[in-house]
Amino acid sequence: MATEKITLLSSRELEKMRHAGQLAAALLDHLETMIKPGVSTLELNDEAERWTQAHGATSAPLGYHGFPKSICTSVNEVICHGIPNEKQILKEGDIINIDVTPILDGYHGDTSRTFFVGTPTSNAKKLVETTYECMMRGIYAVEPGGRIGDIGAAIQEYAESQGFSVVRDFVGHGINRVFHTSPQVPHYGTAGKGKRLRPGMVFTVEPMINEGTHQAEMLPDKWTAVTKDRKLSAQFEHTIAVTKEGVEILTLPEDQKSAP
Ligand code: EYL
Ligand code: CO
Repeated sequence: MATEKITLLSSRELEKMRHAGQLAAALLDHLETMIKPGVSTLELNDEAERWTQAHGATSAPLGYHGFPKSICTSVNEVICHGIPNEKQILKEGDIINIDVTPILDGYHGDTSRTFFVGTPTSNAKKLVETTYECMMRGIYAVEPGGRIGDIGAAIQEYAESQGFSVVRDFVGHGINRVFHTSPQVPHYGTAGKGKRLRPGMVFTVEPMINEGTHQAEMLPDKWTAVTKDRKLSAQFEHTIAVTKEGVEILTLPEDQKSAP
C-alpha cells in the first residue's frame, strides 16, 4: 500500500477552509427551507447552483469524474451520490440526504444532512437520529495524537448497538484545495489503529448508516449507490480540522456554535 502524504494546513489555509465550510453550512440551511412534498430533486439542485454562484463560489461535484449535477440528493434506500432529477418528486415520509461542496477562494467545504419530508415514520426517525449521533461520536473521538481508527470504532460501536449497520464501500476523506485526498476515513474499525491524527489535518467524517444490510449496490446509471436490500440509509457529514486542543467542526452552522 502506497503511503501518501497527508497535508497539514497552515492557520491561513485553515481560515479559508472555515469560510468555505461556513458557506456550505449556510447552503444546506437555505435548501432545507425548500424541502416539502411536491418539490423535485432537480429544483433543489438548480437553487443550490444559483445560490452558490451568487455567493462567489462554484460547485465541486459538477463535472467531478463526470458527475452531471451540482449536489447529490440521496432519497430513502439511496446510500449516496443520488443524481438530482426533475422526475424525482419528494413525497410525505421520504428521507433525503443533501450533500453539498462549494469551492470558495480555492478551498472546499463538504457537508451533508438527512432531512425529513413531512412527518417521518418511527423507523426513519430512529435511523436518522442515530446517524447524526454516529457522526458526532466519530468527530469527538478525534484528538491530536490519536488514530484514524478511533473514529470508525466510535461510529460502528454506536450504530451496531442500535441495531443498524455501517456502510463499508464509502469513506471520509482528506479535503483542502483538493476535493478528495488522503487520509481515507473509514466509518468502522478498531480504536488505536491507522494513521496518527496531527494538528492541521483536515478531513470529512460522513457515516452512512443502514437499517438492514451494510452492503451497497450500484444502479445502472453508474453513480447512484443503493442498499442491496432496498431498506433505508441515512448520512450526515462534516468537514473537521484536528487542532492542538482537539477538533474544530468547520461546517458547523453559525447558530449551533453558540449553543450550550
Ligand atoms: C461525484 C464521483 C462516483 C461526491 C463525494 C459527488 C460520484 C460517484 C464518482 C464523494 C465522491 C460528490 O461529497 C462527496 N463526498 O463527501 N464523489 C462525489 N461525487 C462522484
Ligand atoms: Co460530501
